[in-house]
Amino acid sequence: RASSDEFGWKRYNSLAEIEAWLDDILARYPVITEGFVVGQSYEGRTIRGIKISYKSGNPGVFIESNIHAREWITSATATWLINQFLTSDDPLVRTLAESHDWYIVPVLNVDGFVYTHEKDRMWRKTRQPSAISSCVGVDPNRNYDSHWMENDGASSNPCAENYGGPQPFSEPEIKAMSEFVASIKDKVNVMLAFHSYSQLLLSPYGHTEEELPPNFDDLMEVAKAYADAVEALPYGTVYRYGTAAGVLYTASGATNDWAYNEQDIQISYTIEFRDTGRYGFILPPVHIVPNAEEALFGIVALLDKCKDLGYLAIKY
Ligand code: 0X9
Ligand code: ZN
Repeated sequence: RASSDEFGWKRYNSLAEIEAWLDDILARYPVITEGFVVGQSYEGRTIRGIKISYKSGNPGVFIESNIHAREWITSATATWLINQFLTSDDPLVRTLAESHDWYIVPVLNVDGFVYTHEKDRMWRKTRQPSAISSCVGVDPNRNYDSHWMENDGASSNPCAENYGGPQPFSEPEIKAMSEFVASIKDKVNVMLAFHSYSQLLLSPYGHTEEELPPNFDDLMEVAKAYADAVEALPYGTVYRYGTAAGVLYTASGATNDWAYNEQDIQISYTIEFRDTGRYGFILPPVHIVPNAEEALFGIVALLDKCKDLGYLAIKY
Protein backbone atom coordinates (compact mmCIF):
# COMPACT_ATOMS: atom_id res chain seq x y z
CA ARG A 1 0.00 0.00 0.00
CA ALA A 2 1.09 3.54 -0.79
CA SER A 3 1.84 5.25 2.50
CA SER A 4 1.85 9.02 2.85
CA ASP A 5 5.63 8.94 3.24
CA GLU A 6 6.00 7.26 -0.12
CA PHE A 7 3.38 9.56 -1.63
CA GLY A 8 5.63 12.36 -0.52
CA TRP A 9 4.43 15.45 -2.41
CA LYS A 10 7.87 15.65 -4.03
CA ARG A 11 6.43 15.05 -7.47
CA TYR A 12 3.00 15.07 -9.09
CA ASN A 13 0.98 11.86 -8.90
CA SER A 14 -1.17 10.05 -11.44
CA LEU A 15 -4.87 9.39 -10.86
CA ALA A 16 -4.11 5.75 -10.04
CA GLU A 17 -1.55 6.84 -7.41
CA ILE A 18 -3.94 9.36 -5.90
CA GLU A 19 -6.71 6.76 -5.69
CA ALA A 20 -4.41 4.16 -4.10
CA TRP A 21 -3.30 6.75 -1.56
CA LEU A 22 -6.93 7.69 -0.87
CA ASP A 23 -7.81 4.02 -0.28
CA ASP A 24 -4.95 3.79 2.20
CA ILE A 25 -6.11 6.91 4.04
CA LEU A 26 -9.70 5.63 4.20
CA ALA A 27 -8.47 2.28 5.56
CA ARG A 28 -6.25 3.90 8.18
CA TYR A 29 -8.81 6.45 9.44
CA PRO A 30 -12.10 4.53 9.20
CA VAL A 31 -13.86 6.47 11.96
CA ILE A 32 -12.97 10.02 10.92
CA THR A 33 -13.05 9.60 7.15
CA GLU A 34 -15.64 8.39 4.71
CA GLY A 35 -15.23 7.91 0.99
CA PHE A 36 -17.97 9.19 -1.29
CA VAL A 37 -18.71 8.89 -4.98
CA VAL A 38 -19.62 12.03 -6.92
CA GLY A 39 -20.52 10.04 -10.03
CA GLN A 40 -19.09 8.69 -13.27
CA SER A 41 -17.09 10.53 -15.91
CA TYR A 42 -17.78 10.42 -19.64
CA GLU A 43 -15.14 7.69 -20.07
CA GLY A 44 -16.63 5.73 -17.18
CA ARG A 45 -14.22 6.56 -14.38
CA THR A 46 -15.51 6.96 -10.85
CA ILE A 47 -15.14 10.48 -9.44
CA ARG A 48 -14.30 10.08 -5.79
CA GLY A 49 -14.18 12.27 -2.73
CA ILE A 50 -13.40 12.07 0.96
CA LYS A 51 -15.37 13.44 3.89
CA ILE A 52 -13.38 14.20 7.04
CA SER A 53 -15.45 14.72 10.15
CA TYR A 54 -14.16 14.61 13.72
CA LYS A 55 -17.50 15.41 15.31
CA SER A 56 -21.10 16.07 14.42
CA GLY A 57 -22.50 19.56 14.17
CA ASN A 58 -19.53 21.15 12.39
CA PRO A 59 -19.91 23.69 9.60
CA GLY A 60 -19.04 22.25 6.20
CA VAL A 61 -16.31 23.22 3.75
CA PHE A 62 -16.35 21.82 0.21
CA ILE A 63 -13.12 21.72 -1.79
CA GLU A 64 -13.35 21.06 -5.52
CA SER A 65 -10.01 20.43 -7.17
CA ASN A 66 -8.62 19.69 -10.64
CA ILE A 67 -11.80 20.59 -12.56
CA HIS A 68 -9.25 21.84 -15.09
CA ALA A 69 -7.12 18.89 -16.14
CA ARG A 70 -3.70 20.54 -16.42
CA GLU A 71 -3.83 22.33 -13.04
CA TRP A 72 -1.90 19.61 -11.23
CA ILE A 73 -0.92 21.78 -8.27
CA THR A 74 -4.59 21.71 -7.19
CA SER A 75 -4.85 17.96 -6.53
CA ALA A 76 -1.34 17.89 -5.06
CA THR A 77 -2.48 20.62 -2.64
CA ALA A 78 -5.82 18.96 -1.89
CA THR A 79 -4.18 15.63 -1.00
CA TRP A 80 -1.54 17.40 1.12
CA LEU A 81 -4.34 19.18 3.02
CA ILE A 82 -6.15 15.87 3.61
CA ASN A 83 -2.93 14.43 5.02
CA GLN A 84 -2.39 17.44 7.29
CA PHE A 85 -5.96 17.34 8.59
CA LEU A 86 -5.40 13.72 9.62
CA THR A 87 -1.79 13.78 10.83
CA SER A 88 -0.63 17.28 11.83
CA ASP A 89 0.40 18.02 15.44
CA ASP A 90 0.18 21.79 14.94
CA PRO A 91 -2.59 23.02 17.30
CA LEU A 92 -3.77 25.55 14.70
CA VAL A 93 -4.16 22.80 12.11
CA ARG A 94 -5.79 20.44 14.61
CA THR A 95 -8.41 23.07 15.48
CA LEU A 96 -9.00 23.77 11.80
CA ALA A 97 -9.31 20.10 10.93
CA GLU A 98 -11.51 19.13 13.85
CA SER A 99 -13.94 22.05 13.88
CA HIS A 100 -15.12 21.71 10.27
CA ASP A 101 -16.57 18.94 8.16
CA TRP A 102 -14.50 18.61 4.99
CA TYR A 103 -15.81 17.39 1.67
CA ILE A 104 -12.84 17.14 -0.69
CA VAL A 105 -12.82 16.03 -4.32
CA PRO A 106 -9.12 15.89 -5.29
CA VAL A 107 -9.71 15.25 -9.01
CA LEU A 108 -13.10 16.19 -10.48
CA ASN A 109 -12.11 16.09 -14.16
CA VAL A 110 -10.74 12.56 -14.03
CA ASP A 111 -10.77 11.91 -17.80
CA GLY A 112 -8.98 15.15 -18.57
CA PHE A 113 -6.47 14.54 -15.77
CA VAL A 114 -5.54 11.10 -17.14
CA TYR A 115 -5.24 12.68 -20.60
CA THR A 116 -2.76 15.27 -19.27
CA HIS A 117 -0.63 12.45 -17.88
CA GLU A 118 -0.79 10.23 -20.96
CA LYS A 119 -1.25 12.43 -24.04
CA ASP A 120 -1.27 16.20 -23.69
CA ARG A 121 0.09 17.92 -20.57
CA MET A 122 -1.75 21.15 -21.45
CA TRP A 123 -5.26 19.69 -21.77
CA ARG A 124 -7.88 21.72 -19.85
CA LYS A 125 -11.35 20.49 -20.76
CA THR A 126 -13.39 17.30 -20.38
CA ARG A 127 -13.02 14.50 -22.93
CA GLN A 128 -16.56 14.17 -24.26
CA PRO A 129 -16.69 14.48 -28.07
CA SER A 130 -18.83 17.14 -29.70
CA ALA A 131 -21.82 16.34 -31.93
CA ILE A 132 -21.10 19.33 -34.17
CA SER A 133 -17.30 19.46 -34.36
CA SER A 134 -14.23 17.27 -34.37
CA CYS A 135 -12.93 19.22 -31.38
CA VAL A 136 -13.21 17.32 -28.10
CA GLY A 137 -14.28 18.47 -24.67
CA VAL A 138 -16.07 21.24 -22.82
CA ASP A 139 -14.70 23.72 -20.31
CA PRO A 140 -16.22 22.17 -17.19
CA ASN A 141 -15.89 25.50 -15.38
CA ARG A 142 -18.33 27.04 -17.87
CA ASN A 143 -20.82 24.17 -17.79
CA TYR A 144 -22.77 24.79 -14.57
CA ASP A 145 -26.33 26.02 -14.96
CA SER A 146 -25.94 29.52 -13.59
CA HIS A 147 -26.08 32.43 -16.05
CA TRP A 148 -24.80 29.84 -18.53
CA MET A 149 -23.26 31.46 -21.63
CA GLU A 150 -24.45 34.93 -20.60
CA ASN A 151 -22.51 38.11 -21.36
CA ASP A 152 -19.74 36.42 -23.36
CA GLY A 153 -18.84 34.50 -20.21
CA ALA A 154 -18.06 31.42 -22.32
CA SER A 155 -17.59 30.45 -25.95
CA SER A 156 -20.10 28.60 -28.14
CA ASN A 157 -17.22 27.32 -30.30
CA PRO A 158 -16.49 23.65 -29.47
CA CYS A 159 -12.83 24.22 -30.31
CA ALA A 160 -12.44 27.04 -27.78
CA GLU A 161 -10.74 26.42 -24.43
CA ASN A 162 -13.71 28.08 -22.70
CA TYR A 163 -16.45 26.27 -24.64
CA GLY A 164 -19.56 26.22 -22.44
CA GLY A 165 -20.95 23.02 -23.94
CA PRO A 166 -24.11 22.32 -25.99
CA GLN A 167 -26.23 22.94 -22.90
CA PRO A 168 -25.71 23.45 -19.17
CA PHE A 169 -24.69 20.26 -17.37
CA SER A 170 -23.91 18.53 -20.68
CA GLU A 171 -20.79 17.11 -19.00
CA PRO A 172 -21.54 14.06 -16.82
CA GLU A 173 -18.83 15.13 -14.36
CA ILE A 174 -20.47 18.52 -13.81
CA LYS A 175 -24.01 17.18 -13.70
CA ALA A 176 -22.89 14.64 -11.07
CA MET A 177 -21.00 17.28 -9.09
CA SER A 178 -24.02 19.60 -9.11
CA GLU A 179 -26.32 16.83 -7.90
CA PHE A 180 -23.90 15.80 -5.19
CA VAL A 181 -23.42 19.35 -3.90
CA ALA A 182 -27.17 20.01 -4.08
CA SER A 183 -27.78 16.91 -1.97
CA ILE A 184 -25.60 18.23 0.87
CA LYS A 185 -25.92 21.99 0.37
CA ASP A 186 -27.52 22.52 3.77
CA LYS A 187 -24.32 21.18 5.31
CA VAL A 188 -21.95 23.31 3.23
CA ASN A 189 -21.10 26.80 4.46
CA VAL A 190 -18.04 27.41 2.28
CA MET A 191 -17.14 26.38 -1.29
CA LEU A 192 -13.54 26.57 -2.45
CA ALA A 193 -12.72 25.73 -6.08
CA PHE A 194 -8.99 25.14 -6.55
CA HIS A 195 -7.36 26.37 -9.77
CA SER A 196 -4.04 27.59 -11.07
CA TYR A 197 -2.43 29.88 -11.82
CA SER A 198 -2.16 33.64 -10.94
CA GLN A 199 -2.43 33.80 -7.13
CA LEU A 200 -5.94 35.17 -6.86
CA LEU A 201 -9.02 34.79 -4.72
CA LEU A 202 -12.06 35.30 -6.91
CA SER A 203 -15.53 35.79 -5.49
CA PRO A 204 -18.86 35.92 -7.34
CA TYR A 205 -19.97 37.26 -9.66
CA GLY A 206 -18.25 35.79 -12.67
CA HIS A 207 -20.99 36.50 -15.19
CA THR A 208 -21.14 40.28 -14.80
CA GLU A 209 -19.13 43.23 -13.64
CA GLU A 210 -22.23 45.44 -13.62
CA GLU A 211 -23.53 44.08 -10.33
CA LEU A 212 -21.90 43.07 -7.06
CA PRO A 213 -23.05 40.15 -4.91
CA PRO A 214 -25.16 41.09 -1.85
CA ASN A 215 -22.43 40.24 0.68
CA PHE A 216 -19.59 41.69 -1.41
CA ASP A 217 -18.02 43.54 1.55
CA ASP A 218 -17.86 40.35 3.59
CA LEU A 219 -16.48 38.36 0.65
CA MET A 220 -13.68 40.92 0.28
CA GLU A 221 -12.92 40.95 4.02
CA VAL A 222 -12.70 37.16 4.05
CA ALA A 223 -10.49 37.13 0.95
CA LYS A 224 -8.24 39.77 2.50
CA ALA A 225 -7.81 37.59 5.60
CA TYR A 226 -6.57 34.74 3.35
CA ALA A 227 -4.25 37.00 1.37
CA ASP A 228 -2.81 38.64 4.51
CA ALA A 229 -2.17 35.25 6.13
CA VAL A 230 -0.39 33.94 3.04
CA GLU A 231 1.77 37.04 2.73
CA ALA A 232 2.72 36.84 6.41
CA LEU A 233 4.33 33.41 5.96
CA PRO A 234 8.17 33.49 5.82
CA TYR A 235 8.20 32.46 2.13
CA GLY A 236 4.67 33.74 1.52
CA THR A 237 3.60 35.06 -1.84
CA VAL A 238 1.18 37.84 -2.79
CA TYR A 239 -2.45 37.02 -3.51
CA ARG A 240 -4.80 39.58 -5.03
CA TYR A 241 -8.57 39.35 -4.69
CA GLY A 242 -11.86 40.68 -6.01
CA THR A 243 -14.84 39.46 -8.00
CA ALA A 244 -14.00 37.08 -10.83
CA ALA A 245 -15.49 39.36 -13.46
CA GLY A 246 -13.81 42.42 -11.97
CA VAL A 247 -10.31 41.08 -11.37
CA LEU A 248 -9.98 38.49 -14.13
CA TYR A 249 -12.57 38.26 -16.92
CA THR A 250 -16.24 37.47 -17.40
CA ALA A 251 -16.76 33.74 -16.91
CA SER A 252 -20.23 32.27 -16.49
CA GLY A 253 -21.15 28.78 -15.35
CA ALA A 254 -18.24 28.34 -12.93
CA THR A 255 -18.47 26.16 -9.82
CA ASN A 256 -18.22 28.90 -7.22
CA ASP A 257 -20.76 31.12 -8.96
CA TRP A 258 -23.24 28.26 -9.28
CA ALA A 259 -22.74 27.35 -5.61
CA TYR A 260 -23.32 30.96 -4.60
CA ASN A 261 -26.18 31.80 -6.97
CA GLU A 262 -28.09 28.53 -7.03
CA GLN A 263 -27.19 26.68 -3.81
CA ASP A 264 -27.11 29.58 -1.35
CA ILE A 265 -23.51 28.88 -0.33
CA GLN A 266 -22.64 32.42 0.64
CA ILE A 267 -18.90 32.06 0.97
CA SER A 268 -17.67 30.81 -2.36
CA TYR A 269 -14.35 31.40 -4.09
CA THR A 270 -12.22 30.30 -6.96
CA ILE A 271 -8.65 30.20 -5.66
CA GLU A 272 -5.91 30.46 -8.27
CA PHE A 273 -2.69 29.03 -6.81
CA ARG A 274 0.96 29.62 -7.68
CA ASP A 275 2.61 30.97 -9.64
CA THR A 276 2.17 34.34 -11.38
CA GLY A 277 3.30 33.13 -14.77
CA ARG A 278 6.94 32.11 -14.76
CA TYR A 279 6.03 28.41 -14.95
CA GLY A 280 2.25 28.72 -15.06
CA PHE A 281 0.48 25.35 -15.25
CA ILE A 282 3.81 23.47 -15.42
CA LEU A 283 4.71 24.44 -11.88
CA PRO A 284 7.85 22.60 -10.68
CA PRO A 285 7.09 20.11 -7.89
CA VAL A 286 9.30 22.01 -5.39
CA HIS A 287 6.33 24.39 -5.19
CA ILE A 288 3.87 21.72 -4.02
CA VAL A 289 4.54 21.93 -0.28
CA PRO A 290 5.00 25.73 -0.04
CA ASN A 291 1.86 26.26 -2.14
CA ALA A 292 -0.06 23.82 0.02
CA GLU A 293 1.18 25.50 3.22
CA GLU A 294 -0.01 28.82 1.87
CA ALA A 295 -3.40 27.25 1.18
CA LEU A 296 -3.52 25.71 4.66
CA PHE A 297 -2.78 28.91 6.57
CA GLY A 298 -4.85 30.95 4.13
CA ILE A 299 -7.81 28.68 4.85
CA VAL A 300 -7.22 28.95 8.62
CA ALA A 301 -7.52 32.75 8.35
CA LEU A 302 -10.40 32.58 5.88
CA LEU A 303 -12.48 30.36 8.15
CA ASP A 304 -11.63 32.39 11.26
CA LYS A 305 -12.96 35.47 9.48
CA CYS A 306 -16.03 33.57 8.26
CA LYS A 307 -16.73 32.56 11.83
CA ASP A 308 -16.36 36.17 13.08
CA LEU A 309 -18.79 37.32 10.43
CA GLY A 310 -21.36 34.66 11.32
CA TYR A 311 -21.11 32.44 8.23
CA LEU A 312 -20.31 29.19 10.02
CA ALA A 313 -23.61 28.73 11.82
CA ILE A 314 -25.31 25.39 11.19
CA LYS A 315 -27.74 25.95 8.35
CA TYR A 316 -30.24 23.14 8.89
O1 0X9 B 1 -11.19 30.60 -16.37
C1 0X9 B 1 -11.38 29.90 -15.37
O2 0X9 B 1 -12.21 29.00 -15.33
C2 0X9 B 1 -10.56 30.18 -14.10
N1 0X9 B 1 -9.21 30.47 -14.44
S1 0X9 B 1 -8.23 29.28 -15.00
O3 0X9 B 1 -6.98 29.87 -15.43
N2 0X9 B 1 -7.88 28.29 -13.82
O4 0X9 B 1 -8.90 28.57 -16.03
C3 0X9 B 1 -11.15 31.36 -13.40
C4 0X9 B 1 -12.61 31.29 -13.14
C5 0X9 B 1 -13.05 32.44 -12.31
N3 0X9 B 1 -14.30 32.90 -12.72
C6 0X9 B 1 -15.43 32.57 -12.05
N4 0X9 B 1 -15.34 31.91 -10.95
N5 0X9 B 1 -16.56 32.94 -12.55
ZN1 ZN C 1 -8.70 26.44 -13.75
